[in-house]
Amino acid sequence: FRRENMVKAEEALVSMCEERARMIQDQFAVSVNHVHALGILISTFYYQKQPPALDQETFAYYTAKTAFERPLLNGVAYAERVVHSQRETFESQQGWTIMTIKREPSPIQDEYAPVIYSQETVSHIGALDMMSSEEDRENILRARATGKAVLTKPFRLLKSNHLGVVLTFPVYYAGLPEDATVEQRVQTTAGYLGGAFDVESLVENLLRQLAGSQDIEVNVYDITNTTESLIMYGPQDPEGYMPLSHVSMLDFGDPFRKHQMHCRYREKP
Ligand code: WA2
Repeated sequence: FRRENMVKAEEALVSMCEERARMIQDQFAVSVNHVHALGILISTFYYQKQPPALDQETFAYYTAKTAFERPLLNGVAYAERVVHSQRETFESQQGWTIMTIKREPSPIQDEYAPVIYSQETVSHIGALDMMSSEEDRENILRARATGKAVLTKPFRLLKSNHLGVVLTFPVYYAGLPEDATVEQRVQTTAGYLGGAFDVESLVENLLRQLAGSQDIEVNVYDITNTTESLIMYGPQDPEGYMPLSHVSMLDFGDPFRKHQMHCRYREKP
């Protein structure tokens, strides 16, 4: 009977883990899809309309009204690509100075990515040069070179200090050919649209609502670097019942990054 119970317990663990992995992956995917659409909205109404039909007030209104479409993102923002020769003109038009993430006026750089539009929930990144954040900068460079949505490794987000990852989509000026070279992509980049997945609080909320959440312990890892897996969610030093565990695959849509979910019982089943 003992052995039979263990088989049942293992089956239950596998199904709870797979359910959780599928749920997080799906909520991730719908959030990413909606940010994609928001990128097209910016390109259409800001860059392809003369005069532009988008401003901070309109962006804040639209993103607040559609926030439910991006359940795992704490907010979205748009950073414009500004090369140094345009900095003065840009700053005088905006009426503010480009700041670093440490909230100091930005020193001279080849180029900047100051946030010009932000959802109210992330208004603290307004006017900040996202290229002054190491993880954001890597995302920006990879997004514009590939033309695809990209994710950072897990890191502590600004302000909340919660563990999360940042999603970045490139926005291009009209006329970028389908088979553009990396150089053409960079030249035609208008800016970067993205947001932060607050994994620590939003994934926590999602998992807490599921049956069995008292009984199982869940970790999500970024396993991109096979010799150094990075914790993205869950306890730093898992303490659950180690003899039984299950690993579910996760696909967050950035082929450069690999993720896994590990599940186990908190106590011997
Ligand atoms: N958004 C919110 N919190 C953050 C953060 C971020 N980046 N980086 C660190 N904490 C405007 O890729 C462009 C958003 C970056 C997009």
